[in-house]
Amino acid sequence: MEQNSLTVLNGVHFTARYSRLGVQCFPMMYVAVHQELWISTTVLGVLLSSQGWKYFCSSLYYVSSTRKTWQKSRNDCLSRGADLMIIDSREEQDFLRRLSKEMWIGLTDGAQEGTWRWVDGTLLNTSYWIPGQPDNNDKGKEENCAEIHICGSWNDKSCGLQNHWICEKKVAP
Ligand SMILES: [Ca+2]
Ligand SMILES: [Ca+2]
Ligand SMILES: [Ca+2]
Repeated sequence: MEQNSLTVLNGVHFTARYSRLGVQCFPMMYVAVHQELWISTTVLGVLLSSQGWKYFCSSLYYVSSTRKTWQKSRNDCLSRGADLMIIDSREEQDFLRRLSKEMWIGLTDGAQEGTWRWVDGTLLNTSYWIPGQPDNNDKGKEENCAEIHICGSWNDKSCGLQNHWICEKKVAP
């Protein structure tokens, strides 16, 4: 049993314990509410989805219903104990694509043009750009923030534009 701390519901702190069942994306998870009441993954799923969170492959995701700039979107994620989504597997990219929504992700080349980094500071390795992107060109202005386009691949966009966003909180290592 591994343990991980999880604060996802407003004001309610969870401690999650889970063990892997062998199938990579379906860790068994039980959750203690205030260390006392234990609930199953199914109940947790209902609770989480009522708060706008989705569970996939050891992470929780929050899809916004409003639009904000990239930085304000990131601030919203941080206030939820999460951060903008980092795509680190083909499975996660496929999950993101299936949401079919234009959203900010946690990828920027704001610090150095052309050097794309995730919000945890790691360099972009595997990417899923739309052919011809990133083009760093919004009618002559720079584009330093990445979004998932409705087509399912990525585009660089001007960070000050309003967009939906997706937060990720890892609940398993
Ligand atoms: Ca991730
Ligand atoms: Ca750029
Ligand atoms: Ca672009």
